[in-house]
Amino acid sequence: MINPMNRWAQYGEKPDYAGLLTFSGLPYTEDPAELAGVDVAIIGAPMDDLVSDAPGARFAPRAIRAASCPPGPHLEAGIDALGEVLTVVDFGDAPVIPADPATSHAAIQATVEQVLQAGAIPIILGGDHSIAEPDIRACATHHGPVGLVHFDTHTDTGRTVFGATVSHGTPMFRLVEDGVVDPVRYAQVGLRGYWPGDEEFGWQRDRGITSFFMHDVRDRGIRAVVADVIRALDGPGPSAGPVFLSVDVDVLDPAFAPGTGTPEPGGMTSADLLWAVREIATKLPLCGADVVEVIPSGIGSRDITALVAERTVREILTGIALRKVGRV
Ligand SMILES: [Mn+2]
Repeated sequence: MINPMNRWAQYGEKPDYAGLLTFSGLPYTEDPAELAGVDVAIIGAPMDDLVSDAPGARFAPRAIRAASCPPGPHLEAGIDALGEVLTVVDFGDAPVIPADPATSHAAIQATVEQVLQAGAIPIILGGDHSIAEPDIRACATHHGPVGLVHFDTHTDTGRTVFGATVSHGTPMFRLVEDGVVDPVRYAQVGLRGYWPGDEEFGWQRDRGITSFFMHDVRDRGIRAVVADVIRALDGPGPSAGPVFLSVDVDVLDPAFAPGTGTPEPGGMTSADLLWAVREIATKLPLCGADVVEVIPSGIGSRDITALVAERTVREILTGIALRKVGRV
């Protein structure tokens, strides 16, 4: 285990721009044996081979780590998740390789499984949204079929995209069809724009998937929508239990997250998303989470898309911490 803080120990804090690049300056390990007693492990999944439009999400894990700030008390929630309540480590990147998405997916799934086998919760930094497939398959291998809360402009339930069955537009179709995600305990939030069409929405309705569109968020407010999501996931479904949280940063309005492959105007605000993921991580038993589709172009906290992705992870960690201390 390498603690990037060690060289700055006499100051009690490390400049964000110096030292080994880890999430929040947290200790770094690639050894599964060192995950004993760890609550949450951060994993990078730097691949973008399966996008339908702009590439670049392979650069996101480094950018999100670079946009990170040290642990500290969450001023609104009144808890220091990273510094006091949880033991969190940066488990490094899954050993992905360029131009072979099947091998990269297998590497991501194996790395996520190492975290789950140690009893820790994996939080994966994408990558394009195709990585949700190995992320969630690993969780289901460990827990059985899982519930899913999915923030996105798009449903990602295509049977194919440009004829391809494995794409960043198809993971949720494949996960439901394979029995990995329980469709009755699957809720989508933030849908808008012009894809998919009647066939995909018909398939979703037939399986009992719950969809909240941007007009639901706009008209009813994020608090009412999230309350409904929690009710849908918390019910006595066939697989009541662990929930995976998947956040596609394109759910945000491009004003808040311009660095993404398929931006769609009219999206959520950062304030709504950050509150929503914290609430979900507090109220539902998360088995894992990912934040995907960030295409960075700046450096450190000047890359506003990487910055909001980093804070999204941090809100999830804050929710997990609130749940751990029983402040639900
Ligand atoms: Mn997506």
